[in-house]
Amino acid sequence: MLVMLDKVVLYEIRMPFRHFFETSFGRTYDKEAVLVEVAANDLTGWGECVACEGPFYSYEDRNTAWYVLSEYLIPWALEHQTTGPEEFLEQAARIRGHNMAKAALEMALWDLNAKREGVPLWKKLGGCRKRIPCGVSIGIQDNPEQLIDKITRELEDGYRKIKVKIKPGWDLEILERIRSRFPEIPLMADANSAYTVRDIPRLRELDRFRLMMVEQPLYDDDIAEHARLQEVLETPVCLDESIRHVRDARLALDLGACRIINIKPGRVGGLIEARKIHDLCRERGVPVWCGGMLETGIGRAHNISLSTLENFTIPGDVSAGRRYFERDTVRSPVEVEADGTIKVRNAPGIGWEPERGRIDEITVRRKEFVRQ
Ligand code: OSB
Ligand code: MG
Repeated sequence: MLVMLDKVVLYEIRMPFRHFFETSFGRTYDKEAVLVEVAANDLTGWGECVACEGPFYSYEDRNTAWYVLSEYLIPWALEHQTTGPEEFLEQAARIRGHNMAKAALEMALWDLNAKREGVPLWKKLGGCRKRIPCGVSIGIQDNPEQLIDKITRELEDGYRKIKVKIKPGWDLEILERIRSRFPEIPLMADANSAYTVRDIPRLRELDRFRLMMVEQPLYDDDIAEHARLQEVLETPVCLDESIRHVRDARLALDLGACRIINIKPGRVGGLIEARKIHDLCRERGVPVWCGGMLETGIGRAHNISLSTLENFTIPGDVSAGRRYFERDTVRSPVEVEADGTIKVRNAPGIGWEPERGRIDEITVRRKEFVRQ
């Protein structure tokens, strides 16, 4: 069936988090992001750009994403009537990097195509899981007691993996306290590149906490140094920031830089590339899990769809929407059941319906692009 891409709308949104979220690169109080809506033949597809309020997790932020989408990606898609995600990526390849901007539109096109075919996105991607096992990512707190309280509550809610953020000064002592209170829970730590090779002796101390893994301890743009670290560390290294595409993933596995990979569709330029990394890891017997970027319901729904693929065997960072927002961007926010799983939905597309009234309320900038 011929589909006409009639319109693409960008929404820059801002809404408060229920609690601030702090990583080694800083503290954030508000969700600031760009949503992408594509409209074709009375159907709409949605994507959420994971670029943050500033260039701290990576060089991209909401402004660079807005710029790349509005100056290049959207005009190209409208001009060439690009509705297929594969075809879109071929066009987008002309732009170096800017994966988060690319992913936002690619994922909106996936949603659109799934809706057009009347199938859930997870099925279209080749997923097989009916339930997604969930973990939580808990930021740096004002004091250790608050962190212990939070962990207690998340465990009561059924979550199957606790990830805490670490940085020099909030690491060994904190993990010591967690382990003395919860000796057996599935626990991991994410450093968001807060350490350097000079810290390798300190990082080796992590081995005594029996962590599931340590995520991105070293430089965001370096794979070789992680291989040097993994060689002397018993704890598995998991890479997040360093993996931008399947070629990075292959290099990392070839060098022994990690034993686990965190896949975020936004970071790698969309669902096609995310699936390639998944497939490579499956062939190599390396487990993966789906990371999160504090998404609203739209991005969360995409992450859930991806997480249904076979090799997503480790509980991810995909958790309930109400952990982050009083009111979400979707009609009935993502919920996690008492057994720590999210039930996958069978509605066509991403399965969670954007709530336009709410999106309008939190929109601080909007731009419409129409077919000429
Ligand atoms: O490194 O995984 C990360 C949030 C913002 C930026 C980077 C990261 C994170 C998280 C939170 O860990 C995951 C989530 O709950 O969405
Ligand atoms: Mg991370």
